[in-house]
Amino acid sequence: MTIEAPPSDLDLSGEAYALASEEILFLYEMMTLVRRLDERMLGLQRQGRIGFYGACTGQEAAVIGSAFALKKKDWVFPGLREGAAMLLRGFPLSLYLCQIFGNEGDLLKGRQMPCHYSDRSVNQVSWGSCVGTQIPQAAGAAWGMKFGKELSHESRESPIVMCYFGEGATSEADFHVGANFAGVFNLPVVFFCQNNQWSISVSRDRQTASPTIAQKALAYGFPGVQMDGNDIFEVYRVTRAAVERARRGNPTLLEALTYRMGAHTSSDDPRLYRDPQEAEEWAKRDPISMCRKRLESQGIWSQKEQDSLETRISDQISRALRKAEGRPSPPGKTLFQDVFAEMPWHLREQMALLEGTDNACV
Ligand SMILES: Cc1ncc(C[n+]2csc(CCOP(=O)(O)OP(=O)(O)O)c2C)c(N)n1
Repeated sequence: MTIEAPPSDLDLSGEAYALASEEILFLYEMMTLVRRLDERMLGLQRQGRIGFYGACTGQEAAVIGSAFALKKKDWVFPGLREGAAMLLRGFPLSLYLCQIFGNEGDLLKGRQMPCHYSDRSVNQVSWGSCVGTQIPQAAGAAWGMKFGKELSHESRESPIVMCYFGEGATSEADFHVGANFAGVFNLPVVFFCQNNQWSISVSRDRQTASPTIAQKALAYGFPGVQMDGNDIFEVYRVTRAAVERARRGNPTLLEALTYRMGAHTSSDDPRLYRDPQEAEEWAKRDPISMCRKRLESQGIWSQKEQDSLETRISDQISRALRKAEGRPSPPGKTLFQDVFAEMPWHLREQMALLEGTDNACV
């Protein structure tokens, strides 16, 4: 018996989600900002000014195009490479950089590794660093949203959850747990896999015997779609369809075919395990160049606009860096805070010792 995909209400018809010219320009500018930011941050890391960095170079269309399909009230459960979704959704660049420095301006108080951004103002939680853990967390949050809607008896459109991960994460038990749960309980979640072909040094072919990541959805009873993750128009169109389906209370798995053009992180050197020719081939499909070509063909972009954009972005990053870098570390006592509603005596004692007083013992 041949197993067929379940019938789905996923509407992938092209025209439904066409982008206006101003929106395309905005998305192009965001992708360029992300690329330049990555370049600057990797430079800072090499100069010893930040400890670690994970770039999304080559994957900008997948991140920016998909995040643009969300509404402000929706929640994002990212992996390592989707921090820029926060910038797209209005998070200030200088605070974003404070997170990378882990200084007193960092809303997370320096408790996370660089690039593990999060803030309530943009409904984005932090990646936990353990590959795939965000998947059951996202399913759980989506379950909560479904409950909330049912309990409130309101017809108001409820938020949905966007969960990002790499293709490597689909080999983790957490992927299967989260996908199974979402399928059984019909949860308002979009599982967005950035298939960037490499999980550090493990190639996609050694990762799974499944011909596509998208088809893994079939086992859990919901649709899976593979798309060109370097084509921002396609990413937006397909993601919008999946987001609309999530709003109707149903999950979808998306697989964005893309490529990690740089190293896994600042701690990695891909020359040790992959053929440079492969990267050269993918560079021909650089998502930013592809979008630029489209803008040029529409007559709304030229070298003049590009030059002015580059200056604007360079100034924007420099301004934000001046604001963020050099701020002191978070106060030592923050080590003890935000865990207990009432701090136990032994932590009060240690906090006082750290602050140079001993009156916490009384
Ligand atoms: C449970 C677990 N195993 C291993 C690691 C080490 N590690 C960090 S990122 C990574 C690769 C992840 O690959 P993928 O999910 O494809 O995402 P990508 O980094 O390519 O975006 C690994 C193995 C980890 N952080 N957590």
